[in-house]
This record gives sequence, C-alpha cells and structure tokens, in this order.
Amino acid sequence: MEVKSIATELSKYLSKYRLKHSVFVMHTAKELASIYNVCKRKAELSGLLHDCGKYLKDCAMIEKAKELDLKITSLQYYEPDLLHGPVGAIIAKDKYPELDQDMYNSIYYHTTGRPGMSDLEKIIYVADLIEPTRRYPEVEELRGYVGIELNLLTLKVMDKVLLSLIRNGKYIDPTTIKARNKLYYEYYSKE
Ligand code: DGI
Ligand code: FE
Ligand code: FE
Repeated sequence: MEVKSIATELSKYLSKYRLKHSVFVMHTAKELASIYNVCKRKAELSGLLHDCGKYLKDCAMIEKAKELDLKITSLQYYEPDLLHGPVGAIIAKDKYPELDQDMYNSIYYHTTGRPGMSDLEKIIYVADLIEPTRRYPEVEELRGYVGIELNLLTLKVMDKVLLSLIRNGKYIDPTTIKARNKLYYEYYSKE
C-alpha cells in the first residue's frame, strides 16, 4: 500500500474534484494524526481512500451495495449517497487486504460517524469536513478548533453537520445522533 499507487488507481474512476478532495483529506488527516498521537501512515492512507466508494449514484449505488451483501437501511434507500462509506470500505479492503480493521471502520463510518469511534475514525471524520478546499460558512471557525480535545473537536464538527442537515430539511441518520451522544458522554464525563 503506497500513496502514489493508490492515488493512480483512484484517478482511474474518481472525478478530478473527488480525487483532489481525497488528497487534501489525506494531508489533513496526517496533520491531525500528528497532533492527536495517531499513526500517521494509517491516517494518510485512510484519508486518501475514504471516498473510494463515491463513484456511483442512486440506483447504481444500491445495486453495488446489494452485490456486496450490505444490509441497506430505509434511509440509505432514500439517500443512496449514505452508502458510499460502507461500499468504499469493502472495495478498499478487497483491493488492499493489508488494510486493518480500524482503517476499514474509518472509511466505513466516515459520513455518519458511529457510537464508540476510535481516534483514527474521529480524525478521518474531521479531516473530511475541514480540509482546505471545503467551503461553507463555519469552516474557518472549525479549523480554528484544531488542537482542542479530540472528542470535543469531533463533537463541534458533527454539530455543524447536524445543523446544516436540519437547515436543509433533511432526515437525520440515527447513527449520527448516537455517535454524537457517545462523544458528548465521553467528553463531559471526563470533566
Ligand atoms: O463524501 P463527502 O461529500 O466528502 O462527505 P460525506 O461523506 O460527509 O458525505 C456527505 C453527504 O452525506 C451529503 O450529501 C450529506 C449526506 N449526509 C450525511 N449525513 C446525513 C446525510 N444525509 C442525510 N439525509 N442524513 C444524514 O444524517
Ligand atoms: Fe464521503
Ligand atoms: Fe469526503
């Protein structure tokens, strides 16, 4: 598993924009890993691969998920883009069997998070949303929080995602709510 060869492989089927975003997530994840004492190599490889399942739309994504034997929730049927993490994790593991469970999970759950996220999962979740090409009103504020306790940083980023989903009238994936409650508990029970 090497960054250059993975990027070349991804460039064959991801859009230019998606590949660029993935490379920025890789760099951001590596920086976060160094701040939060997580393995930098795992962070950069997971960051680069995190959106490798994001090349299929709607019915094609559902078909792919079925082909991979994924259990599809009703929300995922309604919003097939929610499947690109799980689909991507399976594709990545198939192509790179040396990918460990933590890296697999960080790809699988990067869109919704999940209760009991590992530090690597938190880093990939955060890096995805604050990498330098992301543009949304609160992104500068979130970038400014890098360095605070990792649970609190992840909580702050997740709150912006939830607020934006609500503002846009979207259905919220219950996994994100459970993930938020767990982060909240982990952070505030330590105080
Ligand atoms: O793949 P990226 O665009 O880099 O980022 P991502 O993996 O966070 O995916 C973002 C997409 O996922 C975006 O279209 C919103 C959607 N999403 C994330 N959480 C939820 C959600 N959509 C709904 N309806 N409900 C959610 O809880
Ligand atoms: Fe994604
Ligand atoms: Fe992404």
